[in-house]
Amino acid sequence: MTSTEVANKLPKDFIWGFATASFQIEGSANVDGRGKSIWDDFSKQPGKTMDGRDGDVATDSYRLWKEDIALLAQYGVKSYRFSLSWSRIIPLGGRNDPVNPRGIAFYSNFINALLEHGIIPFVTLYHWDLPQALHDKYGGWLNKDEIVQDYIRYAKVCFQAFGDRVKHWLTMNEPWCISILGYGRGVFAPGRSSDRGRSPEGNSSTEPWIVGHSVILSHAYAVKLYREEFKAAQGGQVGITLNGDWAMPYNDSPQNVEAAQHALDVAIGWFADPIYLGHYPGYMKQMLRERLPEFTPEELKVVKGSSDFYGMNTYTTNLCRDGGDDEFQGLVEYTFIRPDGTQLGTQAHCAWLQDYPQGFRHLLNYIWKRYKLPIYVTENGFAVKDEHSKPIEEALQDDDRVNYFKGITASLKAAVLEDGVDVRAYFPWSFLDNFEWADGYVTRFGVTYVDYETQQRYPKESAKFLVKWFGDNIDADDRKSQ
Ligand code: PNW
Repeated sequence: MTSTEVANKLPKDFIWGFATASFQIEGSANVDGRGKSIWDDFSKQPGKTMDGRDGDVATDSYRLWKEDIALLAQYGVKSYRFSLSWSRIIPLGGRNDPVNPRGIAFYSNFINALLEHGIIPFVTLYHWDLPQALHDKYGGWLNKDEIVQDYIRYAKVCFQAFGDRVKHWLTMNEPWCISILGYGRGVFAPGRSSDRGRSPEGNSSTEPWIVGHSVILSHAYAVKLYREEFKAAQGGQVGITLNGDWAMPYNDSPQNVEAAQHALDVAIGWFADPIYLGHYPGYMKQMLRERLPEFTPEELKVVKGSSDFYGMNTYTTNLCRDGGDDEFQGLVEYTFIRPDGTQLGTQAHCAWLQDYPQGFRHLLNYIWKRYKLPIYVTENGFAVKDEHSKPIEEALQDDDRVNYFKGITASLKAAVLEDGVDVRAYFPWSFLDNFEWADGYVTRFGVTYVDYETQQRYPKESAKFLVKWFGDNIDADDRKSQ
């Protein structure tokens, strides 16, 4: 490119596609030797999901996988992000437990079919569906010594079975959600918390931080294994994906400016600082003192630098005010109401999400400056308010989701082309409406409508928008390399 020419497209090798997770789409819970995950029984307990429904069928994608791939191909995605079900591959989960050949065969065939359609598999090893047997045996993520070994063995089985074809690995999806929602607020499996109205067991002041520590170490030792035993032959990349939303001070008071940083320290820095910078954030140590576990020097060597890229899941922006007693938000209060009483953006179906695309650009810049690694946006999306109660034809006209993606794609382009942020991939969440965890099937994040009576899939306007946008905005010929 000559100096007078200004790039106006994303680079040719920019990856885009849609994302899903095993428990949210597969169903077929008792098929082909699958063991239970912690979400199987949890989602069946009264009151745990909004509509009382579980993941037994979901979008039936274990059976309908060929149709799913045909639709992805029809959309023309470059890549598909999906997760593997640990308990399909190792039904009891543990390092000495048998591997299930039918679980391996399913994912192997799936990966082959993606590749035949020219779709790059982007694979998450762990998207929240811990084998139930490991939770029962030793408390799952609460038991660092056991879980790290069992997780590494699971990762090894996957690298061995699929690594000849899979070149993009994510170890974990959203450690903050695993720790806080599962062991702090108790709203996600395994549903532990100090709130005895909700959870028979748990300690919200200690367990989330212990779980987070185990997740970081399991990730880091799996990456060490990949780098030492697989990378030379397989040549893939491996990293972790973290959730985290932009934090904007409520106003310019110094306390609220500081509060916004505290919010980022706990939402993102808790995991990103050890993994990319080699230490927990100072603010977390100050807030938690002896409740924050420590890494041994040997562990820290493994943790620091253990992700080849920055995997980013992000949905919204929070206005941050100093105060409150919620440690999970860094003792910061979140709101979507500006000081002048107006809303930050369009409200989604879930309370925690409003549309504010400027925040996405700020977050990309913040992450790039602080962690200095290429960014893969592995989730981003919107659930239209009351979409579940609309007739299909109306639901397909998902204007609020289209507007969300219009704003986000403009921010993405500005961050890459104007700010110079190195973003390499973007995966809208989600390919399909699916089992939205504690929300059951009420909250719909799909760019494809799923009629749960018939399992028919219908592209929404947002899918059409994204397909066209990425078609128009990725460079066809790589002029940069000339
Ligand atoms: C992510 N929050 O979860 C997950 O990775 C997906 O599996 C999920 O379907 C998607 O986002 C939509 O919710 C989140 O409370 C769950 O801020 C909750 C929050 C954020 C992300």
